[in-house]
Amino acid sequence: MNQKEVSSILKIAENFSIEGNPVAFKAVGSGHINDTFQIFTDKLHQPNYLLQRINHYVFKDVEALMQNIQIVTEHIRTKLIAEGADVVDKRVLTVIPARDRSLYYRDENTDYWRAYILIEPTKSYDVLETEHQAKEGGRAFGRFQGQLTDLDSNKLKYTIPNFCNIDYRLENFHQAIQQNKALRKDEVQEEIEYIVQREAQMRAILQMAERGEIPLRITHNDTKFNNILLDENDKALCVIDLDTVMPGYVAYDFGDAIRTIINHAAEDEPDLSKITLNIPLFTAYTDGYFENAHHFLSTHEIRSLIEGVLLFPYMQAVRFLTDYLDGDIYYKVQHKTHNLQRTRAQLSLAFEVENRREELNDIIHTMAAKHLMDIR
Ligand code: ADP
Ligand code: GN1
Ligand code: MG
Repeated sequence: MNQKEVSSILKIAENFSIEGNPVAFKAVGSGHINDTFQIFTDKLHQPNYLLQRINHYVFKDVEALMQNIQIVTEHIRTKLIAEGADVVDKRVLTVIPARDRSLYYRDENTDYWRAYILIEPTKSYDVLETEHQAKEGGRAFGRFQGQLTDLDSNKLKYTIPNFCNIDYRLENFHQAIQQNKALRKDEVQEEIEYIVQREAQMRAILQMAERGEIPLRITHNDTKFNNILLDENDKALCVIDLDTVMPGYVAYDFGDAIRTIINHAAEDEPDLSKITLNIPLFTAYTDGYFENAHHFLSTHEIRSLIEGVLLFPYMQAVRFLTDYLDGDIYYKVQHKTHNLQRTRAQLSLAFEVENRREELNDIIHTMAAKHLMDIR
């Protein structure tokens, strides 16, 4: 970041309805899409803020995006207040409007920005370590889905249409192969073959939906573990990164969360021998999830969860490889082969979960039974 950009971050923060004057900032987070900054003000005992540059290439309709987030956070806030929850502002994101009351601010470079209350002290983990963290993660996403079961989905726009639709992702993938924009096709033949061989079996969730077995609910659709804020005692406080909250299937959220939780290694681990399954963390997450989700999940939805576990490392690999073939236009990358490295790591994970499908499914069923769910 150059000096001009540094001074401009604080200036941008001034355009939001914040208390006090912004005096310092720090870039944070390891997200692949937005740019995130903590903003500190000169007002003691008032909140600090979280400023984000919204990736406008990814989110084409920022107005609709921010409306969705406002609707979702207000729905959750109303529930928390009705329940008598403590520290409500730490349990749900609070959007800070711009000084003109708009939910975002557009600067002179036509970049889009938004601000939230900075929830602190908190931590978010790219790779988690303890069963306690995993269980808290399951509780957090189970609670989040539960809080939204009675929100009318017609109120929400699709911020990215077909976001978790594997048919759509594979269509894009085949188009990228055909176009071969970055001239990288020849070096990824093995990966392409692996993906193509499994296309049909990855339609399991869509087939359940086509048969009318599983309902569309409002889901988060980006349930990476680092999208949960935990407090100093590793208790989950708040689900964040609400850009993709849209109608979806519960197996999507379960599968994407497990993708990051079950992996002993990082999402982009270059040493594939390190990509092994962490069964205790998987079990703990599942336990926490059912604790808060058992009251609304149907039998078919519970049966669909394993399909989400199989789908998400695969679909993520399809998305990373599509971007690699396109020349790295979607995800932030740190080096030239980063998307390929990510693809290989995710395919290794997909291979591991595929081989242990029965064992994982048994754990899901055991945990469902523990929470008195009828899955016959
Ligand atoms: P991205 O879309 O780039 O993943 P996120 O919204 O997930 O962006 O934010 C990136 C990181 O910033 C998070 O992982 C978390 O560590 C931190 N963060 C985001 N929102 C808040 C908040 N309101 N309070 C404290 N930290 C936050
Ligand atoms: C992106 O923004 P972030 O890093 O939480 C992506 C997710 C992917 C994830 C892979 C809008 O999430 O769909 O699963 O990277 N978000 C978008 O790490 O595409
Ligand atoms: Mg994130």
